[in-house]
Order: sequence, then C-alpha cells, then structure tokens
Amino acid sequence: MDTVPYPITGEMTDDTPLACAYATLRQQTQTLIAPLSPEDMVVQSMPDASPVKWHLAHTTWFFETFLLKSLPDYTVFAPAYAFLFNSYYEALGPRQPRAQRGLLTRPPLADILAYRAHVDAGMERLLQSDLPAETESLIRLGIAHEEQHQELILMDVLHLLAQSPLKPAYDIRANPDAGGKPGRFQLRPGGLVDIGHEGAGFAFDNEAPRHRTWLQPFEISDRLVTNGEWLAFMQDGGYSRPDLWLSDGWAQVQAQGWTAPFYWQADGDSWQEMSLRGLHPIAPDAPVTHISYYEADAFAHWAGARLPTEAEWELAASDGVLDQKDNVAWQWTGSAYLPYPGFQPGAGAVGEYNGKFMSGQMVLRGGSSFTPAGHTRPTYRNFFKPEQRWMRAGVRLARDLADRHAADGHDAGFAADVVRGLSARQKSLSPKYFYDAAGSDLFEAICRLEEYYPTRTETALLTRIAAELVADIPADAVLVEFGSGASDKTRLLLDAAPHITHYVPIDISEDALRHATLRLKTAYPKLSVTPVAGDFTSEVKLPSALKGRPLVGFFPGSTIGNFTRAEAAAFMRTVRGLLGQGARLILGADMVKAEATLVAAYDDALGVTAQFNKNLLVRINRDLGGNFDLDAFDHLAVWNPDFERMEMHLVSRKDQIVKAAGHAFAFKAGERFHTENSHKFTPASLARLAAESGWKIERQWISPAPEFGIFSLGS
Ligand code: SAH
Ligand code: AVI
Repeated sequence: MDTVPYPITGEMTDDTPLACAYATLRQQTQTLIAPLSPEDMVVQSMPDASPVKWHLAHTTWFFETFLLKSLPDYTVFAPAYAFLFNSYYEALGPRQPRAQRGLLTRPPLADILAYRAHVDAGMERLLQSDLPAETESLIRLGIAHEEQHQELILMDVLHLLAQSPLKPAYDIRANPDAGGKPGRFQLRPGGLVDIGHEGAGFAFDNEAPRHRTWLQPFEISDRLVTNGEWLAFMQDGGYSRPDLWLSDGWAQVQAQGWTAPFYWQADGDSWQEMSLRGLHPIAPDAPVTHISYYEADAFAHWAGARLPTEAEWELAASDGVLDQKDNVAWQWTGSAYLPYPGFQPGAGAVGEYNGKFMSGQMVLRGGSSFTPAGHTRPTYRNFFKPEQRWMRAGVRLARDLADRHAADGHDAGFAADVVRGLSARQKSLSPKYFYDAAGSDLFEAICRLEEYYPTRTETALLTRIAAELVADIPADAVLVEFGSGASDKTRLLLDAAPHITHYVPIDISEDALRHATLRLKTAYPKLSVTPVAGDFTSEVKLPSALKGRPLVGFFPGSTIGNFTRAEAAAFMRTVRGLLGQGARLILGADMVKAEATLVAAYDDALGVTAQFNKNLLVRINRDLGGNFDLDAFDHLAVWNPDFERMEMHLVSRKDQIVKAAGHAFAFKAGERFHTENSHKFTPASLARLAAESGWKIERQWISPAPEFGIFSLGS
C-alpha cells in the first residue's frame, strides 16, 4: 500500500474560498486514511477512541444534518445514520452508545465512502449558490469540526496500533519531533490584558468573548519539557512520591499503575516509545508527549514550577516568545475549562458543540504535530479530562516571580544593593548579580572564547591530575561545590572518583542549577544530587540527610578571585566551618600573568564579555524598573597592579540621569560603575590566604603559561 506523510500540509485560511476549502478538507481526510487497511478502520480500541470508519461517517453526518437535510433538492442518504453517527447532540435524538461504536461492522466501509460522496455532491450544489452569512459560518464550523476529527483519527489510530504486539507503524515516514534549543524562562510583566477571540476570522464559540483579565508578572518557558527531563523526574522517584501529586492524580497513579508516559515501554535499562512511526528509542531532546494533566502538574511541582494559566499562555503566544507553540504537542494549562465572561453558545443544536462540556476538564493550548496545518490559533481552547493521555499533550512550565525571588534568595536585597551601590561616590555592585538566566548563559559563552584561557587551562589541568586529586577521597563522600554553574568541571572529578555518591551544587543562579542538575542526573543515574539555590556568602545549610558523611569541597573557576582579599579570607573560614574538621577543599585559582593576556581575556574581540557586563543593566531595567540605555555605557576591562586584579567597569559615555528601583542616579561623562574584580594569585598570596583562614595547602599544581593553579587544602 502507498503511504503518505502527515501532518497534512496545504494550509487553509479564512481567506480560502469556501468551495475550495470544503473540497480540500474532504480530500485531506481521504489522504489521511490511505495508509490504513479496512480492518484498521473498524476496531474501537477503547471507549474514548472511535473507529476511523465512524469518524468518516460522523463528519459527513455533520454536514448532512446541519446544512443539507432541510434543502428541498437533497435526499437523505440513509435515515438510520442519524442514530448511528450522531455523537452527542441531545437535541437531535438518541444515538449509538459511544463505547459501542466499534460494534458497527455494518454498514461496511464501502457504504460510508459512498455516503461521503453523496454528501459531497449535495455540498457542491449548495456551495454554488449565493449563501447567507449564517450558512457560510455553519460550513466553516463543519470544516473546523472535520479538522478536529482528522486529529482524532491520528490519536485513535496510534492508540489502536499501540495495542498490537507487532507495534506497526501508521507511516514510517511520519516526522519525528525535533529537539528544541536549551530553553529559557521568559519574563512577562502581566498587568491588565485582553484575551479571547474577536473579529471576523473563524473561531469556536468557546474562544469568545474577548475580555479583560489581570495577570501578575510571571515567567514562562519558551520551550516544552523534554523526554530527558522527564526521565530525570522518573529517576528521582517522580511516580512514587505522593508529595508531588494532586490527590486525584495520585489515586490514578496507583489505580492505573502509571510509571512513565502513556506510550513509553521499558526496554531493559532504557525506554522505547510507540509513535506513528512504530516503536523506537526515546529521543532525550524531543518534547515529552502523551501525558495526563496530573502528570504534567506533578512534573511542574517537582521542577519547582507550575503550569501556565491559559491567559498567561495566550499572552506569551501573542507576544511571540514561545517556541514549539503549536507544532509538537498541546500544552496543559492550569486553567479549568470554563465559559468566558459573557459567553453565549450558538443557537440550536450546534450550541451543544462546546458549552455543555464546561465542567471537570482542563484547557490545553497550542496545537500538535497531529493537528492539521492552519487549524489552530493563539486563542484556541482545547480541553480534556485531567486523567486522559491518548491526546498529543505535553508540558510547558511557568513560574511566579515570587518563586524566583525565593529560590534565588537574593532578590529582596537586589534593589537595596543597587540603590546603595549607585548612591556611593564610587559606584559599584556585587558581581553575584551577573548570574540571572541570561548572565549564566553568557558566562558559559565566555568560557568557550579563545581569549578566556582560564576555563580551558583549568579543565586541562584537572584532567591531567584528576587521579592524584581524588586518590584519598573516602568512599561514600559528598562533593560540595561552590558556584557550580554548568557543573562541567565536576564531571572530571566524578569520572575519576565513582565512589563519590552525593553531590551538592550550590549556586545563586537557579536556572544554571536546574539545567546542571537535570544533565547530571541523566549522565550519572546512581549519583544523588541535592542542589542548593542561594548566595554562598550568606548562611548556607547542607542537606541534613548528609550529616556524618565525609565532605569534600570544590571551588573551581577562580571564583575566589571575585571576592576582595578580606571577603575571600572570610569566605574560606566559613567554608571550613561548613565542611567541618578534617575536610578537604579543592580550589582553582588563576595566577598573575602578562597584562596583555589578562586584558584580552576580559575584553574579547567578539564582545561577549561586554555583553555579560551590560547584562547587569538589562537585569536592573527588567527587575527593578530601570531605564539604563545600554548604548550610553562602554565596557572597560583594566589591570589594577596595586591589587593584582582585573577590574570590569561600565563607563558612562555622557552626563546622564538613570532611574532604577524608584531612585534617580546621576552619571558624569567618563564616570565608572565598578561591576567586578577578578583577583589573580601567586603561590605566596595563596599561601597567605590559606593561612589567614585556617587552611593548609597540602598539594598544588600550577600549569605552564597561561598559569592556573589547583590547590588541595586540608584543615
Ligand atoms: N564553577 C564553574 C562556574 C564559575 S562561574 C566554573 O568553574 O566554570 C561563577 C558561578 O558562581 C556562577 O554560576 C554564579 O552563578 C555563581 N555565583 C556567583 N556568586 C555567587 C554567590 N554569591 N553565591 C552563590 N553562587 C554564586
Ligand atoms: C566567575 N568568575 C571567576 C569569572 C572571572 O573570570 O572573574 C567571571 C568573568 N568575568 C568576566 N569574564 C568572566
């Protein structure tokens, strides 16, 4: 049999002439069933799914009933079909019970195809006449209705084929879902916004009226949750921890024995997934699909986030900040499916289309790879029961701003520090504020720069000495990392010391921490990872479950250089107290070297470091209502020989007044806003620092130029 690719291309719009739209629609349905055998089209695999033959007849019945039946020149094809193919319209009389649609072996498929041709002929005649607007809208509704059934056909066929031990493909050429880019939470200011459909184009009745609603500021992920992330959730006991689940969801987990998404199937230690292409290994970067609302909600809870409301989703979609908006999977929202204020269902039997389902269901937004092209829109409200899983549903995360503040643990102080820092004679701010989500990404980009030698040099050194470095780490040790960022260097230690069983990354950047944790959990399934989000200069508490285990501190990257000498000593004392008597600390510190090498590392040719520096202004503008003009400041990197440190500044290009955090600050032309120190060390200055803070240098390794040092300290 010839197969055809899906989804159906040849997008139809509101401007497509009606007769053409109708003919295209009906042809597209025929195309969709081409890969199926007559047997495939009769079976009903569960009460929620209908046989394809029934879909073919029901969509035809819709046009016959609502448009043709009352016309003088139309003959009803078969009066019995009114009972067989009515779906749920009470006003149109009794019908075949939904769960028994699969018992309709008669009429045979050939009769249904003849029924379609008969109705198509009637519709063609109707479409040739001059139609009142009301009839045109009913035809548009019939078209949108059959498009919905085109998606249902794919959902139901997938469910049917998944029941077969042969796991057959509907179409081996069906497109796999592409993985997204790493993804980021997009901050949306919210406020008084309008949502819902308005205007001339087609929309279902449930999308109107457009109305005003209030949104607190929020953050929404620009991509969908991936299979890899879902795997991490599962490995962290996602399906066995009642604390993550809604009560009804937990009841479903137990009653249905859920341990993975609907179409996942264990294959030894890994997982396979049934799709329209048949059974295949899951792709970690592809979005997770076929999960219930309950699972989506539990995942969000586990990830320290929540599902977006439908209004948040619609606003973000209209603002163009969402990737994978409508081409992979419908996205569960946290909104119950309810009428909008002022909602009026259509008159007559079609009034039953949407309105009567407004209880006990949740809204999904977007569209999926099963949705016909052009069918959906940003105001579209799909809805399903929270336990249903056979639809192509996925997850997009959202967060309250308050969560982010609480998790970062420093935002309450951000405004105060900015006001204090910009009010001082020498304007300055702690470099810890560089690391919002964008700042963390920019830092990672810096690490890949030709001129930024520290990352490359330290990584090479760690690789070379890893075995010696971990030689005396005891079994069952806990590795505690300060300023862990992407946790890339950590892997060198973990690979050399598989007997490290616990890892505690501490970082102020909640986004960096979340990404690193997910990646590490996937790469080291046996490692227990307990991230701690917060400022390591304030009081850090280690997870109490780890008490009594041997602790090893890890502080790479020369982040120690970002403290002043006094702060560095105080920090090292705090770390000693935290790790306890007998602990070890592996410290990475950049060494003093030629000024030209240093300046180039902090003022790269591509301007990435300048962007990192200016991101501080972006952050003040966004989080503190600032109005910094990025073009009115220059990035400056200078070597300060007196303090043996690189300094970063933002230099005002002109006299200007800038507002932030409800205050106004004056900048003179040429005035410097000091944003970072990066102290460089010598063996002697590091020995002094260790001695001042109660540590002993037990071993040290210093790379050949560009010199970078690794110090193994004991207490
Ligand atoms: N260790 C990594 C990352 C170094 S970048 C490496 O060597 O490549 C510095 C990291 O420290 C960033 O991830 C930043 O978010 C974090 N950081 C900076 N100041 C911090 C603070 N006060 N508390 C906790 N983390 C901080
Ligand atoms: C994180 N820290 C050690 C980096 C440094 O080199 O001081 C941050 C950085 N600033 C500019 N480039 C990189």
